[in-house]
Amino acid sequence: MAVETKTTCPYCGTGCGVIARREADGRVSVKGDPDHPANFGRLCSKGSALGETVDLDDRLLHPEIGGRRASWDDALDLVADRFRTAIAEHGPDAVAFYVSGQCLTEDYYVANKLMKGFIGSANIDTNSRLCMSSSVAGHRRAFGADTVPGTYEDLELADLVVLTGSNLAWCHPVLFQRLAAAKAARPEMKVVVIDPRRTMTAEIADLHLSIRADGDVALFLGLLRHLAAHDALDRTYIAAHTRGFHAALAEALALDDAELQALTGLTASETDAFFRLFADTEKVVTCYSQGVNQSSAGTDKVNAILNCHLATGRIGRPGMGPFSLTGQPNAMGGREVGGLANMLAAHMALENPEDRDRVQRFWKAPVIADHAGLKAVDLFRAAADGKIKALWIMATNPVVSLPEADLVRQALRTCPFTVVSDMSGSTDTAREADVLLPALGWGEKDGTVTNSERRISRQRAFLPAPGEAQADWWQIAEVARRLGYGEAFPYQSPAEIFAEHAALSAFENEGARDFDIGAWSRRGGDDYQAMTPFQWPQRQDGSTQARFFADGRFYHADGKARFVAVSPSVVERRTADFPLILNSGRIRDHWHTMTRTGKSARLSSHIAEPFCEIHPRDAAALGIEDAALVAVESPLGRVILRALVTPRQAEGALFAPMHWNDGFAAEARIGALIPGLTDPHSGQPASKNVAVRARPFKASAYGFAVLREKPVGLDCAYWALGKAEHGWRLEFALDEAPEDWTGWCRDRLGLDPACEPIGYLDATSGDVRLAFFAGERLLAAVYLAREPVAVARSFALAQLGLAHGDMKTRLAVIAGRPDAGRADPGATVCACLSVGVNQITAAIRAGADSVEAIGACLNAGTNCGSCRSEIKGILHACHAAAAE
Ligand SMILES: Nc1nc2c(c(=O)[nH]1)N[C@H]1C(S)=C(S)[C@@H](COP(=O)(O)OP(=O)(O)OC[C@H]3O[C@@H](n4cnc5c(=O)[nH]c(N)nc54)[C@H](O)[C@@H]3O)O[C@H]1N2
Ligand SMILES: Nc1nc2c(c(=O)[nH]1)N[C@H]1C(S)=C(S)[C@@H](COP(=O)(O)OP(=O)(O)OC[C@H]3O[C@@H](n4cnc5c(=O)[nH]c(N)nc54)[C@H](O)[C@@H]3O)O[C@H]1N2
Ligand code: SF4
Ligand SMILES: [Mo]
Repeated sequence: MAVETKTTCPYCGTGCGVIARREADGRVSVKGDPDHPANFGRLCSKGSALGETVDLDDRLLHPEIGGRRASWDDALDLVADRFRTAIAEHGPDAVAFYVSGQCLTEDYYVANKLMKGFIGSANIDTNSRLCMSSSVAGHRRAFGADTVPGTYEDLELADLVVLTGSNLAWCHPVLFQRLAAAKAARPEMKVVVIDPRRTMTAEIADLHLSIRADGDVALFLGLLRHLAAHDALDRTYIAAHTRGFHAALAEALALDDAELQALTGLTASETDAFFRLFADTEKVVTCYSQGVNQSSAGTDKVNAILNCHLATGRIGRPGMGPFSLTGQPNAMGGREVGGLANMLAAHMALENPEDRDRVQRFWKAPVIADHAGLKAVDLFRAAADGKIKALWIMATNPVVSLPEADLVRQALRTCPFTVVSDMSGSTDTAREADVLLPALGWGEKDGTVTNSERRISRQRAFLPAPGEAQADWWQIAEVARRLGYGEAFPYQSPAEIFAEHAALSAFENEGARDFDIGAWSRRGGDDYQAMTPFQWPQRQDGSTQARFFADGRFYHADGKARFVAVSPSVVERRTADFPLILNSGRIRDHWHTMTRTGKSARLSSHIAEPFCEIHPRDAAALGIEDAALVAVESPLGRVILRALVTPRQAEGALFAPMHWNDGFAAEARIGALIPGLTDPHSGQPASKNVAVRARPFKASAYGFAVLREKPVGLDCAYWALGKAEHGWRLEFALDEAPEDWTGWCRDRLGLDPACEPIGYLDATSGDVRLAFFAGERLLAAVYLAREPVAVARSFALAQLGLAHGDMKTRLAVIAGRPDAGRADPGATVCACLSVGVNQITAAIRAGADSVEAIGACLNAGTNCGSCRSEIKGILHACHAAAAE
């Protein structure tokens, strides 16, 4: 019998409710939960494809020590033993945990408690350092606490939504859909997008400002100056509830027009248009994400934004406020438990002796960390220097995602003892571990997550635990027990941990701390099981609060907010040798290092290769052609990517996705190029503004292959592998074309030597086409040329799913295009309903003249809607082409 379970999507911080349905035969399908207040039933392409990612391919199913299967007891004994010895010999700061915003709150709470209260070090940091820490630091400077004042509804109620450093359409697609729907219903609502690139998000913008990298502080200082000059300040609010306004304004007044334009790269008419909109609209929400946080001035950017909202008193009221968009499903939960190396727990401060005493008493802890631990970049540098003797990494893949990624790999090799808890044993990080611990993943584990609007939701298990995998909290509690702290880690279930976490949030609080979920401290397992999504605070007396700060009450000791006097300098990173800026980020259908989305053929079909966006003028100057390969180098390393020449990219800058890694491509770990430069306040790395150079990467042969089996140990100058519906797709390039192509295919692509291909080799043109069959089944088709191969990818991929009984269809495989009468759908645009670009252009030619009309005839864009901006782009392109 099929069973339906209400749970929460494990991807972005939107935190959508999901109904997972498990059929009697084990198949899993998902749909949006209509009752969840984050998404009201909507899901994006990634959420809709969750059912395709829960298989056990590539799963780590048993503990391993030194690459060999081990029992849990042996593995946990060893972990406890090595941590105990390292602490005894070198002190508590010689060990560290590196955890993740993808841990559930319960996992996170237990890890933080063990490190800060029992081991007695604050050397627990998290990948949220790379993600949210500038927002945390900015909030704490301004508000005295890490508070997100508003709710998602504010984006719908606002008359102006400013999105800066956020590609909402691809990174928070359901929230974007809510915004787009609100704007469609109230066309007078305005959207401003501030991003060096013209992203898909900019498609709904009334104004797109292609800002110079890191120009945000200057832009928001310019805004503050404009607000002051045009009498748009709320002087009553400033006087009653804030401090430091004059110093902040002085910085703004010191900035003249010429500097403003130089620092932002924007014209006076562009900045004025934005300033006027902001000044004239009361209901403004300013959303920001990694284009703001991931910067050497990230914290200052955050405060420059907060300053403008405080100065206008537009905070915490319906449709008004600054809004930090969180990335990971539990970025917020991690902040609540204090998982960063400079935080304590339950929004209490590590630097505050009273808070330390309070937490220590609550935990009945033998010690309490009394100084901040190492932040992520410094943590791995310390490991590379041999100062960290035992390191436990959980739910994150730093060999891909941290800056100085090659140094990080080296650090893991230098560190005498590294433990990795993951669902996969083959990530770039897991491959460096001494001990691998198999973790339960989404659908198998139970706990809570908090989304960007402070809403706590349950993730619920609906699948059996695979192999011997165990929850992260269990792993930590077992090690704590072995270290002699069993009494403080007696947990049998996540419900018990959540109740303790809730009790700590209310402990001696009396309204002094924003984070308070005391109502949950006395509830038992049944209530936890039945929990419906709720926003914090939810205090013991039952009181709650949808928004913060409209009343002007902040969390600094004097109850007032602080303006921060930020200065606008933009550091020019480019040099004569490295004359381009590399910006990096996300694509619509992949999640981080692809350990989960890489399993879905649908999600892998939207963008199938690591790419590099480059402006047409830069491309022309460098001799880089569209779809050719390009080598991008920084002083630290090199990657090879597919060039995507587009005017959406700003001149002088490149953009590359952060997702590809050694499991999916030859050389595409962007982190390997990024220096470990961090924001001085938050320690967050500056991943979006890196000096690089680019040049064409010439190979002597280029290939495309469709393969039934995944090839292992690929060894070519360039390759990129992607999951396809009936196998795998492979793009590759070789420095030297082999004499014997058939032999090369057999050896390198792992094909049966007995299998004779059909096809042709043209020595003059260099074209080679080979198809290997086993009976009627196509095992592999390989297309090669001296230039990037022109073959219809979607057609070739579809051949893996067809029977090839007769010569005609076999020859069509070799030709790489359909025989007359059958159309090639083209590259996937709508991943949910598998609609390709050729189908969309055909519909446009047949008269479909709007996104809605295309949806009506092809269904494209009618499920999650994340591709609607792209469909709009295709419409524009077709109309522009028709007009020429
Ligand atoms: N599809 C998908 N969605 C995701 C994720 C994913 O992996 N895939 N990850 C999730 C996570 S953890 C996070 S943190 C979020 C991130 O969500 P976003 O922050 O929206 O995503 P990014 O692509 O990292 O960067 C956003 C934009 O910042 C711009 N930018 C770069 N430099 C500057 C600058 O100096 N100023 C301004 N104003 N903009 C700049 C970039 O061009 C980019 O378009 O996404 C979450 N959602
Ligand atoms: N160049 C560049 N680098 C970046 C960024 C960027 O924009 N540009 N963005 C940064 C940001 S914002 C972020 S958030 C990071 C993300 O970077 P990472 O956190 O390194 O990326 P993920 O691929 O999400 O890694 C999660 C790992 O946890 C495993 N996992 C999943 N669920 C569980 C679980 O329940 N338990 C355990 N133990 N393991 C689990 C997955 O298999 C995977 O290996 O990347 C950062 N790096
Ligand atoms: S927007 Fe998409 S990825 Fe984000 S939580 Fe919702 S369904 Fe998941
Ligand atoms: Mo993130």
